[in-house]
Amino acid sequence: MKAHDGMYIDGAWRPADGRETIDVVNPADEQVIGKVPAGNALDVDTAVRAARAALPGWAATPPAERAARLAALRDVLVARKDEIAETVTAELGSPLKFSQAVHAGAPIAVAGSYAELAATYAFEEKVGNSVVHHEPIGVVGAITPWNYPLHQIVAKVAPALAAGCTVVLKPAEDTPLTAQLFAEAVHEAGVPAGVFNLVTGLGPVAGQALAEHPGVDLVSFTGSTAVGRRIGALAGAAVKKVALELGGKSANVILPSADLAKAVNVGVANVMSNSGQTCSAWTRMLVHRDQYDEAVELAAEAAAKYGDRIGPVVNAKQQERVRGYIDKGVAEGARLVAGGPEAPREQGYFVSPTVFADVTEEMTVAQEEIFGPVLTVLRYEDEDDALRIANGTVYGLAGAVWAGDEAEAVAFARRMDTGQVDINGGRFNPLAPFGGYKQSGVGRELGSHGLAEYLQTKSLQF
Ligand code: TXE
Repeated sequence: MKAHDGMYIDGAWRPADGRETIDVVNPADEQVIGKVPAGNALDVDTAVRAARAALPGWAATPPAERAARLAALRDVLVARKDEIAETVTAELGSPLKFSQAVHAGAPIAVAGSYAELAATYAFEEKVGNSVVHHEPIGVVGAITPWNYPLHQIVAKVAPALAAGCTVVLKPAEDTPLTAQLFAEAVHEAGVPAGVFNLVTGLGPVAGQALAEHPGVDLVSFTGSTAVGRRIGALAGAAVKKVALELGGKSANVILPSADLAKAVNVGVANVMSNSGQTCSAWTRMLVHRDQYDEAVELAAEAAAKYGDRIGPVVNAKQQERVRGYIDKGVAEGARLVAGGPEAPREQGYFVSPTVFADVTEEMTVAQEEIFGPVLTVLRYEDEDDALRIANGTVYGLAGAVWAGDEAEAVAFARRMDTGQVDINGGRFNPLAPFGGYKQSGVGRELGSHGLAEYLQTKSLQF
C-alpha cells in the first residue's frame, strides 16, 4: 500500500514536525502494511493556519464554482473506486465486494449529492423585510473514526466545502491510508490550496490539539461517546459550535403482522455487515412473544451462514472489547444461539457472528454499544411494551420497524425516540438527514440538513 510520509497542508505534502509514526495494520492477517506520520500540536497549528488563510477566498467563491470542484471530486472518487476499495479492505479488513459497494460507493453518492446541493442551496432567502444570508461558519476541524473510513470523511468534508468552509481533517489512526487517498482526490479535483488539509495522528495528541485550537470555528466529531463528551465540553467552554455523531443501540422492531423470515434475515444481515461496526446497526431485535422461538431459530441459522463471509474487527483492542461483551452476556444469563467469545481463527482479529436469545432489557449487551457482530433478540408482550423497550436506552440514532402495511409501521416509528427509522427494510438515501436523538449526538449529517450545520445566518433588515 502506498503511504505518504508527510501531511497534506496548503495544497502539498509536507514533512511532519512530529517524528513519530503510526503503523497501519491489516486486521485480517496482522501484517503492517504502511506507516504514516503521527502529527503533533505544531502540525495541527500549521494546518489550521493554512485553512484560515484559505477561508476568505473559498467563502467568496461562487457556489457554482464550489459545486464544480465537488463534482470533480466525485468524478475522481469514481475513477479511483477500485483503489479506494482495496485500501479500505487492506486497513479495515472488510471483504472487497463490500468495500466496493459500500465503502467506495456511498462516498461517491454523498459527494455527488453535495455537488448538486452546493449549486442549488438557497444561500440567501427573503424573510419579510429582511434578507437572510447563510454564510460559512469558518474553519472546520473534522475528527473521524475508522468504521466507514471514507464515508465518515466525505460526510463532513463535502458539506463543509459546499458551504464555503475550509477544513482540517484528523482521521482515525487505524485507517489513515484511505484518508491520504482522499487528500490526493481533493488535490486532483482542483480544490484550491489550504481549503482542505490533512493531519494524521493519534486522538489524544493531534485530535485533542485540533479540538482545542482557537482557530477552529466548528468541530465535527464522529466516534465514541467518551471522546464526544470531552469535545462537547471543550466546545462549550470556548463557546463554539460542535457536531457530534456518537454511538447507537438501535431497535429492530418486528410487529406481529410483518413477514417474519424476511425481517429476521435482513435484521441479521444488518448487524453482521461491516462486522457489526456500524453506529446505526439494529443490534436489538424485538419480537412478539408468540413469534419469539421461531425468530430466534431463524436468526441463529442466518448468523451461522455468515461464518466466513464477514471480515475481522478493526484491531486487537476492539476484538478484546467485543469478546468481553460476549462473556458478559453469558455471565448475565443471555443464551448463546450462534457464535461465542472464542476467536474463530488464529490469525486476524476475527469474531464469530454471534446471536444472544433470552436477552432482557437491563442486560449490558442490550444497553451498551458492542460494535461487533453481535445481535441480541428480546421478547415483547404488546406494542406498548415494544415501544418502551425500543426507547429504553440512552441512545437514539436509528432503528427499524417491520409490519404488514407501511402505515402501521409508520405509526409505530412516530413514537420512537430516534433520528432515523427504516420502514420494512429501508434503503440508504444520501439526501436524508442522519443523526441522533438523546446521547447519540448533536447535529445532523447528509443532505441539506448536513449542509446547514456548516452555515451561520446573518439578517439584513430593510
Ligand atoms: O473511538 P474513538 P475508538 C464507538 C464504538 C467503539 C468505541 C471505541 O462503540 O467500540 O467507540 O472506538 C479520535 N481528542 N465508536 O476507540 O477513540 C480518534 O483518533 C480528540 C462509534 O476507535 O472515539 C479517532 O479519530 N480526538 C463510532 C476518533 O476520535 C480523539 C465510530 C474516534 O476514536 C481523542 C467509532 C481526543 N482525546 C467508534 N481521542 C460511530 N459513532 O460511528 C480519540 N480521538
